[in-house]
Amino acid sequence: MNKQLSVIGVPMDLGQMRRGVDMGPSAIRYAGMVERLEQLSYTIEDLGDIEIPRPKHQTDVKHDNLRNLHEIAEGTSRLAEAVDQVIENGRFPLVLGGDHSIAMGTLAGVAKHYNNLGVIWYDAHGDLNTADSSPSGNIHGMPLAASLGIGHEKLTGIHDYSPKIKPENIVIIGARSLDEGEKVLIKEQGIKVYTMHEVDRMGMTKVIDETVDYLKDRTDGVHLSLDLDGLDPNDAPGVGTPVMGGLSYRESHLAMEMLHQSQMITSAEFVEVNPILDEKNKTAGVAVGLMGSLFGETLK
Ligand code: B3U
Ligand code: MN
Ligand code: MN
Repeated sequence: MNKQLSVIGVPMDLGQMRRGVDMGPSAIRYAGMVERLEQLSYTIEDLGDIEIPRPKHQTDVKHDNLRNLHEIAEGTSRLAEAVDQVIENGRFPLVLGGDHSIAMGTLAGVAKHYNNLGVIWYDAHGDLNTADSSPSGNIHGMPLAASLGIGHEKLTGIHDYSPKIKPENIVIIGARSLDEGEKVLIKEQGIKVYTMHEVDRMGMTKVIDETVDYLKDRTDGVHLSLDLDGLDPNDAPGVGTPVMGGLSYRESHLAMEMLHQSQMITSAEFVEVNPILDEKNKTAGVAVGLMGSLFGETLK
């Protein structure tokens, strides 16, 4: 793994309705991220936080069903530029959310550097909505669709190109709350999904083995986009849209350890940590622990 890490915080809370997720980057840093990764002999450069515009007025959700569209497009464009520059400098981008809408910016900055970027989307949700299919108008439910070039052009066109990724290079893990439109898109586009049903039947070992096998030959880099709500709310309570029956702390560590062994991951983001909804910074601590495993911590 690239031993030079660049950390970028993204205090974004405009992609959903619950305030507080903008404090995610601080909570993750406070939970000891830098020290944890330095112990694994990484060199860490913390680039601080991307400036996110404040909304001037409440967007008319009923009109376009895209809450805070312009501010999110602006903030994620800034993120895309920062991520692009990190890779340009030969370093590994580690992005801290913020709500999951930031993935549009991360992927925009990363995917430029690859012909076939793979994406592992670790999440309770598919994040494959568009303004037409979204039940909420919340853009954090849309970043994977937008990165595929599906949706409003302000979102698909971030960093001035589209699409960022191909459907056959995506693996979703942990899904248990998919909207009807998302299910249709998954079938139409042939996106590989391990729902909780498959995780329970197969076990996480087989899920990750298959994921690695699947992505190995078809991709030239793999981005991990880890939404903390992929985990069970008992293990990660500090998230805006918890869904019962999620991936456990143990399964998640196993997944990260196996991804480390695969040596496949070339960029990563950890999103949706909301310290206001958390229990004594537990979820931020879990995020930092998972980073430890992803970057090579072992038990012996
Ligand atoms: N699919 C729903 C709910 C949701 C998506 N992402 C999160 N929640 N975190 C939506 O609003 O698009
Ligand atoms: Mn998500
Ligand atoms: Mn989610």
